[in-house]
Amino acid sequence: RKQQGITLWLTGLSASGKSTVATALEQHLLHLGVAAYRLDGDNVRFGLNKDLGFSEKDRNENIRRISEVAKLFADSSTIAITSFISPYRADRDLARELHAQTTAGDETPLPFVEVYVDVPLEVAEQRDPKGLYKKARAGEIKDFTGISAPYEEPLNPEITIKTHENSVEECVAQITSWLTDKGYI
Ligand code: GGZ
Repeated sequence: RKQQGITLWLTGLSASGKSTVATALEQHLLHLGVAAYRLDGDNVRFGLNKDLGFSEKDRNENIRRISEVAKLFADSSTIAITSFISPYRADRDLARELHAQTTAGDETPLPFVEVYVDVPLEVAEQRDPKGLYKKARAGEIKDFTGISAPYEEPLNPEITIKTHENSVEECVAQITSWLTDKGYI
């Protein structure tokens, strides 16, 4: 049976664990023989989206372009794993809508799965691996998500993972179990 392409859309605060879980999940899927590709700041914000910053308008455009690229990967029967803060509900809803829109000659919409990486701001700020929260508190970084820019929590995510309560392996297992239950892998 041909692999069904889907987009797994991780959303959460800076230092919530998105990249760590996305990387482990990608590895796990590849080991299972499932084509998976991770889109994150390192391969998108320094390339395709290097003209964009962190204003609301730039984040809107960042997420719109990433949505379209994820959709292309999903259309190629790959599991696209995106790992961006994507703080605005409207942007994530647009990403979902784009996946629902069928392309000419293609009957089936591409599944879009929102994965909320839910950790309290206190936990993310305590981790602060790059010292960005500290800088944001000091006013050295403006429009920082959770401090001086909003994060709008998902209202109906398909999956919620908590990296402060579960190990990376447990979070990966939670996502893969969900995918298995739905028949996606
Ligand atoms: C939030 C920022 C900011 C501001 C730089 N606000 O933890 P990181 O460092 O490695 O990941 C964060 C990343 C966020 O980029 P995204 O493309 O995921 O954001 S969005 O989806 O909102 O477009 C953080 C770093 O960039 N960073 N400035 N002001 N995060």
